[in-house]
Amino acid sequence: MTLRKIIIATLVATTTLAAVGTALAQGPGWGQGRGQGLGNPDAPWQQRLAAIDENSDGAISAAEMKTNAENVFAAMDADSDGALTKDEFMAVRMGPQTGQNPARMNQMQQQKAARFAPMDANRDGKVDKAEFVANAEARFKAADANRDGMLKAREFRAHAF
Ligand SMILES: [Ca+2]
Ligand SMILES: [Ca+2]
Ligand SMILES: [Ca+2]
Repeated sequence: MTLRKIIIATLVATTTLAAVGTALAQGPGWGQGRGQGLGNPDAPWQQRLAAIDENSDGAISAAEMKTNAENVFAAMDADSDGALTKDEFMAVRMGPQTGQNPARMNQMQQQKAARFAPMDANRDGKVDKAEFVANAEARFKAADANRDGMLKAREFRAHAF
């Protein structure tokens, strides 16, 4: 093959993969619509996966999840006192921030607010690092459908990390 043909072949392959991703995105249970397909590396969940996937093997290990939880905790703990208040927790927005309508944003913030209390295992009104990491580990276990200790892209996405 000439270089030009190789480039075209690569483009075709990439486009086909993107089309498969879009088809999957439209299947039952995926339903996020345009721009969220498996073939779209810019989908918010794929960006989150890539951010957590330190060794870039396309899956999240328990260790990677823990490291990420610690980093997220540090980023949220605005006054660095080792515990998150609800205000600190709510101040950092997660998930897609663009193209959301206000009602949807509101709903997401409410869902987030509802996650705070369950994380506060000792009910002192704050979520400390151990509580935060324990929660991340519990979510990891719940999402690891085939219990191989790794979250593949599909498992990761299904649980909307
Ligand atoms: Ca990995
Ligand atoms: Ca704090
Ligand atoms: Ca607590």
